[in-house]
Amino acid sequence: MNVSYKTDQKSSEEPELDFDAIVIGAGMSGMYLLYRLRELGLRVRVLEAGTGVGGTWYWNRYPGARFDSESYSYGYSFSQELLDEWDWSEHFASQPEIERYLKHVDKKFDLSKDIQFSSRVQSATYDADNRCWALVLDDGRQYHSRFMITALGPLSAPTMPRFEGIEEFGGQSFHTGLWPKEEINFAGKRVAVIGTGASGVQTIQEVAKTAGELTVFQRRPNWCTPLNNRKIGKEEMDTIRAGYPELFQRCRETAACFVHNIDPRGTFEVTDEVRDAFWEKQYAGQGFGIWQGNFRDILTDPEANKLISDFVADKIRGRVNDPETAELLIPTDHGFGTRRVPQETHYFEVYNQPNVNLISMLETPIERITAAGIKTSAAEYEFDIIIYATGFDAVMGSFDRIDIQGVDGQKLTETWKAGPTTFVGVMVENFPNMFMVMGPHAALGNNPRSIEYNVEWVRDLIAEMAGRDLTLAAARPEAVEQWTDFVKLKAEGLLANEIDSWMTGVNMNVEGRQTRSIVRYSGTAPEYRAWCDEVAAKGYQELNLT
Ligand code: N01
Repeated sequence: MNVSYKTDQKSSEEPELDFDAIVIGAGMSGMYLLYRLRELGLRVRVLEAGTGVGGTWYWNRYPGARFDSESYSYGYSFSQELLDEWDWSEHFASQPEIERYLKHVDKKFDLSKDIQFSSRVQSATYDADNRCWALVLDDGRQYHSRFMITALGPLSAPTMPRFEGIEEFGGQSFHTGLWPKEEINFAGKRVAVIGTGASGVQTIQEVAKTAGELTVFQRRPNWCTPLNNRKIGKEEMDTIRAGYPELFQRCRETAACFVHNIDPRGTFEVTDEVRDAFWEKQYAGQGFGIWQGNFRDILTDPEANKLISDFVADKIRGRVNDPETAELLIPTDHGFGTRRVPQETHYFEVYNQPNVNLISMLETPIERITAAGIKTSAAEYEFDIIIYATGFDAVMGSFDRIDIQGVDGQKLTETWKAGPTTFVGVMVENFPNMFMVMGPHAALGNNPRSIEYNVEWVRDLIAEMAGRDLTLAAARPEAVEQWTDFVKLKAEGLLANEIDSWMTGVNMNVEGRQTRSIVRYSGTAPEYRAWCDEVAAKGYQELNLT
């Protein structure tokens, strides 16, 4: 279908529409949006702040960055040719390989010709008279487009701690989410890493290999479990390729689109021997199996959760030589799996190395950054390099960085002040013709699977509008309320939603993010898709289409 919205509705005051659709962000969501919307014959432009494609996998090029999902479950599934020609070299590919893959996708589908790099969107204002969005870049360039589709990523607004003196540090400093393209040499250097989430853990285990001295500043420890990565040979890749249809079918059926699925048994329904043997197998298994493929109640029943937490704690004790250090590395403020589980490779053994030192910020907090290094309540340390692995203003932070104004100048930041309200995580009341891919309240998990679904849903909606000659799509208030209530209902009873983390919208480094809110959809992905499918099948009655 070929559609153009350019001349249909033009009046003398109407701004010329530069594009039918502007997509913000050239990560996995934005790239696929471009591919699908271009197929409709739309004039599409992707605006990307970076100088290359990849989004998360462009910015997070820190040492040790790699997939925590199985590589072959994480690539795009839409093109058989792409599946046929791309070989993954490891079960969990590293960032350079992932970036190579996304560059390959870019080249194969000739995407970059419609991607405008070094283009950070500063504001986006809905023009009700002309049913379009006016976007302004930070260099002043302006564009008008019928549709605006955000493909910002849930973890793309890096946050720094609010320590005094950060600017005074005389050495090199980096945030993991804004890592430079040049290689950083750690050999013989005194390196500090602040933060022990998924990014910190991957960084620490890599930097420890070469740093002269590595000092880890840990606030709350996380429950890390082994990634158990390994290479993929040609024969194994052929087998994986032959199994792609079943693999993607499986990802469609599991709760969070991973290859791992919840075990239907309850923790206490099996004997101690069966349970221990199962957990031993999970601990020795790959990736998120122990988190996403565990007994059905470990993330909802405190007793079951305590038992698996004790199991993992003992594993940590068995791997760290110094008992005091081991205890510091075991979380006591939250149970296993209630925050995102970092995946590790010899992470705990790093603390047995003579060149690695662990500082608990709960015992001796950082007081300030100095010209020479870091001052805690107990001592002053000198460093050549400080790495901030301090995370992101997740989910809503990437929206907050753009001044988005809907009907009557209503600001999105105001609309979402008490937590996001959306229709299926794709639309927001009073923000017509704005669609979100991987926005708040959409199904996260093994993200590319949800990205493909979301993009196709948006593509179908736009195609429907084009077919019926419609230029405006607005979410009805009652539909937004119904979906938001459903998201809240699905959040009930999940232990993770009772814990402070980015998954509950908490970030102590950001004003206004000190209390928990329901930022994620916690139901299953099949349930999510069933809801969205029904909306489409019934002709989008939840939307005002005119
Ligand atoms: O960020 P985080 P991340 N003083 O928020 C600490 C995805 N990801 O970048 O826990 C001291 O998890 C903070 O301490 P605390 C994945 O979804 C995916 O590591 O708040 N410490 C914490 O230890 C992941 O969950 C992959 O007490 C401060 C750390 O910094 C998400 O991204 C790889 C501090 C932040 O941890 C985010 O992970 C990497 C302060 N002021 C990431 N502020 C893969 O799939 C923060 N911290 C491979």
